[in-house]
Amino acid sequence: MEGLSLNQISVTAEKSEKMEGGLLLTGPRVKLELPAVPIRYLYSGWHSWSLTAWIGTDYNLRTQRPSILHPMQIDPLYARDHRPNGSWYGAVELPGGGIVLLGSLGLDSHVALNGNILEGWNEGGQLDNPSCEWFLATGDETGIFSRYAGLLGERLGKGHIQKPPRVWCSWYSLNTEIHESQMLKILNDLGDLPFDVFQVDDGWQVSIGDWEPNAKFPSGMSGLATRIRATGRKAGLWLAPLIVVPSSNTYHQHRDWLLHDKSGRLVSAGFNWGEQLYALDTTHPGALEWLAALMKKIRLWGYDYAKLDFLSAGALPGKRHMDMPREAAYRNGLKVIRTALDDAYLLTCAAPILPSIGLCDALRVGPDVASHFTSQLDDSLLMNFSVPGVRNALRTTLHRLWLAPLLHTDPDVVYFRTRQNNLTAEQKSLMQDLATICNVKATSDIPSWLTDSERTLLHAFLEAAPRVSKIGHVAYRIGDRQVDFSQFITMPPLPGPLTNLVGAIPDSLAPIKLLMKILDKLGKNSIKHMLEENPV
Ligand code: 9PG
Repeated sequence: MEGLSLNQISVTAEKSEKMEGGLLLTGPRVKLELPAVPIRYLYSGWHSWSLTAWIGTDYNLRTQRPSILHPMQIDPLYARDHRPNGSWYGAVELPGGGIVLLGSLGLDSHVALNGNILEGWNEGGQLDNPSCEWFLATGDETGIFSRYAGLLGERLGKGHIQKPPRVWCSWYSLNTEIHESQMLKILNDLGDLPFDVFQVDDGWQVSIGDWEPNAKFPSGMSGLATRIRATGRKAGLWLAPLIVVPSSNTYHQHRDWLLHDKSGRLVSAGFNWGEQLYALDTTHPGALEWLAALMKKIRLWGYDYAKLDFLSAGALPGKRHMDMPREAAYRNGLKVIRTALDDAYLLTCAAPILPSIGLCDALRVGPDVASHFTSQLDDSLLMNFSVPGVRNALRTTLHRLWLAPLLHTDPDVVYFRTRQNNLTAEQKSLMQDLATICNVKATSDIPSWLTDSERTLLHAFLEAAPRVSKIGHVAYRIGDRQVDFSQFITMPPLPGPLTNLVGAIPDSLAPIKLLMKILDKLGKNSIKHMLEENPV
């Protein structure tokens, strides 16, 4: 590591000048010739769920499956790019251990490695990033990234809320099977557990795009917020404001607000809830007005905490009402949302990372957790590391903790329950430790599912504020304990030739939509059944 200095790298850029901690490069395309071919690359995923990790340059990442989910899980523009590459920044480790970071200081930029050439380019030309600035640094990873975070904060801003709220969230026990009386029962059973926010997740709305309470919430969302607030907690609500499904009224009434491609076809934003997803064009004045009104409406209902999900849809490639780079367009929309939410706490999810900085209080920095650690199907056949699973969540989250000076890094919920859970005690405690490190604490555990001792542990976890310090790459001291995550976040062994062969068959040949529709139905039924056996 000591061996590598900046003058061993040959730089091609419009301008290169010394700055504190490294070099400031300028230009829409910059190129670095490294003294050797790197052994590891730091992939930087586009949004919350997208894989972010140091991976050996000899690890062959196949195109992840299913491709119908690309627009929803990763940057679809680079889904089939097999070079080590990533959004905004990339870092490499050279054979001697030296680390080089090339990080954009603006939006709409990408970095890729070709042999010993590390290249960065700005997709939108100079429109949203007039000077196209890049930070180039070598040395200790923690130090470099802390400087990078500082530079991003100067340009994009940072969240201003000091203490992250402790949240009870409905998703990871109930999925969309939520209803009013059950929410009230849980609210009551939380009793003296120190949660600051009671957050209602997916399942309250008429549909994705029609953000009104459905029949399962007869007192309306304001009725529920009133009951939540009466317990001294803030009310939180989940929405996916930048996507719509074809079964919604918004889709039928406002086709012109949706993102189209240059031949006039609607751009796919993925597939979920058994339906095709489409994206809102956040440069369309009608859509922006609607977004602002929606945010004001939930504030009026009494919600002071918003979890806004599936946000990357706003930055998908397409032809917009106003011609501007896609991430600038997203940020434009997020600004309108932020302003309309006023002083509500904003958690962004499935959100492009850099374009969300300065406009949110918290950012989900990994994929969803789940009640399983990992899955052979996702790891080997699908090679999809953006899907729910504890190992995927730990891995990506741990690689994004350098963002902590800019926003609250949300590692997703932790589990204390044994009931309805396949995680081991060790896996649960790793998740709890990570939440303590982030100081962003949430759970979906149903109070009546917890044993007395689990409830006591959850209570203590929520109250505790131990000293945390970083002591290694992914190792921390928490109070007087040490935890090293490295052995739990490794990439799975590369699949064998047969798996690779099957995994490379174009998935357009399979009736994926039908399959996903069936899976969605089956999933819903199994949760309903589970809730009959395990009432809240
Ligand atoms: C509600 C959920 C929860 C959760 C969010 C998001 O298909 N997928 O890969 C996929 C991954 C995660 C996901 C949905 C779909 O979950 O992260 O906390 O709010 O939506 O629907």
